[in-house]
Amino acid sequence: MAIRVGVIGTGNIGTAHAISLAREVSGSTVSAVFDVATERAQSLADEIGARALPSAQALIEDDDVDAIVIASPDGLHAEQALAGLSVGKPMMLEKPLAPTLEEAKAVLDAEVATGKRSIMLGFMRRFDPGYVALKAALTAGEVGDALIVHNMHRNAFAPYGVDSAMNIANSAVHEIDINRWLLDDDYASVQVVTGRPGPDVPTGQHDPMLITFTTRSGVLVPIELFMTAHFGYQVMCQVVASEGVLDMGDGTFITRSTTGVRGQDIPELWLGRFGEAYRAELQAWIDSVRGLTGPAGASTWDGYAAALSAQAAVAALTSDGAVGIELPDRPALYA
Ligand code: ISE
Repeated sequence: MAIRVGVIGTGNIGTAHAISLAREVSGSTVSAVFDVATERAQSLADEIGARALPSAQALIEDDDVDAIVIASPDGLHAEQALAGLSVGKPMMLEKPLAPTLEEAKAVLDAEVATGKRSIMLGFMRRFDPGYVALKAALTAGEVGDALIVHNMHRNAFAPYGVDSAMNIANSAVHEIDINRWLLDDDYASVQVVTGRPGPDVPTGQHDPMLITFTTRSGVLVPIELFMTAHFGYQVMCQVVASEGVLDMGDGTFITRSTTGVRGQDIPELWLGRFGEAYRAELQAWIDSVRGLTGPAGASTWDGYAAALSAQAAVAALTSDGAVGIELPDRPALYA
């Protein structure tokens, strides 16, 4: 029996997830969608043969919804995840877990209290072929021990505005998660350096910025976060290690040569760069919901660790030196 998924939020990513679950992913259908933009929700529902429901709560409680994708604005993630936990349905919750640490902790505590993992966090980079190859090479010891991981994260435009704290919590949170995962390590401290702002940056905000985490084992993780890069979307990662270098470049695009020119297309948005990662992430989620595998992808604990580290980076924006990061003990549920 296919898993009947309900999708909350039919913006960019919610729509992409709904279409992928309805058409690409095996073992799933989409039975319901909800968005406050009712016409948009209805037209997506018509396109994929789902019902548009009147509220997020109605969708969460609906008998024809076995599992839930939460792709609503960040500020609604925690309350909707708590509602999903209270009815015991599996969820794929878009990142970040929550914009504040208090809300993130509330979701973590509520899931721990149920005694079972119901939430997969939407850190899709863990399924991107480039990052997967980096992790495999690191784990196999191909270049020795990681010393520095250089990260570049450039957006053509800031989708939710240039607000430095929010951009750390919503965008740099991807690097925060992927480097924990790549290195199998947590962060001990973070420093932020800001410089000359780009032309669209409101007074008092910073873009680009350099955020440098140091892991517990001493690996340096510099992140360039640039939300108004104009030319397009670009994510790059290079690991400098004791015996060599691993370079992901900016993805898995082909280089095209034609008369007088050689080049690559640049995606405008993350959906172009991470399409395969999103598809693989949803397939892994559905496989785990069907019981074919154990829990997949990032957990609520990973979401909490990322939120706590992001909060330290936000504090580092206004502090002169490094800000320390201390995680509480990891609950046994996530061992
Ligand atoms: C956006 O919300 C995403 O999640 C994208 O993956 C990220 O690259 C972008 O910076 C965010 O704004």
